[in-house]
Amino acid sequence: MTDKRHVRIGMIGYRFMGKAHSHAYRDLSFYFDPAAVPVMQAISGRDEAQVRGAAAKLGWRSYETDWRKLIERDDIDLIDIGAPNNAHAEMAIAAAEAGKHILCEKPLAMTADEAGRMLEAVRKAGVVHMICHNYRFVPAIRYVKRLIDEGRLGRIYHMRATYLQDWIMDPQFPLVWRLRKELCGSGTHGDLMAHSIDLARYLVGELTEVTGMMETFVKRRPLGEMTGGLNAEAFGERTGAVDVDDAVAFLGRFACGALGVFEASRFAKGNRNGNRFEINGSQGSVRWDMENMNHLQLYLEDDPQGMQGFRTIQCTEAVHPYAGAYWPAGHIIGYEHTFINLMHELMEGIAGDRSPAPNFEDGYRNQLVLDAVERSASGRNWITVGS
Ligand code: SOE
Repeated sequence: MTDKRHVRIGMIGYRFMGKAHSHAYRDLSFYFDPAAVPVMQAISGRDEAQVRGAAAKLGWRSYETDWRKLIERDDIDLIDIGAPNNAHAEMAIAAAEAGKHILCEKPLAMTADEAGRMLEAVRKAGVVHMICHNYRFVPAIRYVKRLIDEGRLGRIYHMRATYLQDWIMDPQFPLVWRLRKELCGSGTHGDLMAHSIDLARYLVGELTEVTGMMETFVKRRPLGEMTGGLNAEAFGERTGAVDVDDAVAFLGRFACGALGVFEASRFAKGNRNGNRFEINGSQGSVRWDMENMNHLQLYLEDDPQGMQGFRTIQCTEAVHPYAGAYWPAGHIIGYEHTFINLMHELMEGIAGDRSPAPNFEDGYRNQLVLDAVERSASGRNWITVGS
């Protein structure tokens, strides 16, 4: 780094996550005074016209059309991997071997074996590493963690989580990279269930055994590719087979003895980004819904008789983690601010030479659960995580 205070970023990818990450790097200093400040040094993408336009629009100093150039450059301190899942391992291991810090989008890898090699590489290189499970950085989620850690919910008995979307229900939606096993590893499972598993691990603890099922509802689609966000365009008449899951569900046991019920689907019509959960404890329960991300529904057993019930808490007060960095209470924040909060922790981590959670260890443990669910779905049995 030019100095401890400045971290020069090399961003791989310029579409959905590239844009969300770029926004976070650009706006971080509006809201936080991090011990290290991101410098938007270079962004990379294969299409020169598009990445040149993205560099200008998103505020990057330069661009590359080959990600390997970012890793070779000595004016880059951190590689941010926003490419499809099949590229994560090669990029992260090369970046670690080049001594670069790393932020990698979720899921960490295509398999637990790959994730393990990535974890080994960053540990060997001694670089800072994080995985972009941005929902851990919602103020309401941090507050749930505080309530659980303070014992306000008591002993945890249940977590039930759903992550429901509906953007590929049209059979004519093209066969994009997120629907091709060779490029994504798994479909809804690695894309959405990975988030629910991360929140489960963060809030309740490790999962020890699982049993799952998966389904692919639309078996063939027109060939095509993403054009930004969750939009895509078809290449013509040719079609290809869909070889990943459209929906997945699993039951799991937590090491703490709680039971988990998990479902993720891209075929839940009307649910645009329905990342939700409910946690039940001996002293209370909590509900959260990403589509209403600043609110928590909280039930506390010790409320006076006659006044008990799920209350709505708006987590925009200064007491709610990160919320005070933005606006006065009630002015709410959004999806993009979860990335700013994550980048704040990343910068603090780099300044302190530590890898804040969620890091590659979390990504690896997440992948172990993903793999166990996939194996249990094909074998129609219970699988011990990590076996
Ligand atoms: C698409 O399903 C997607 O963009 C995921 O890839 C993200 O991780 C999630 O935050 C929103 O939906």
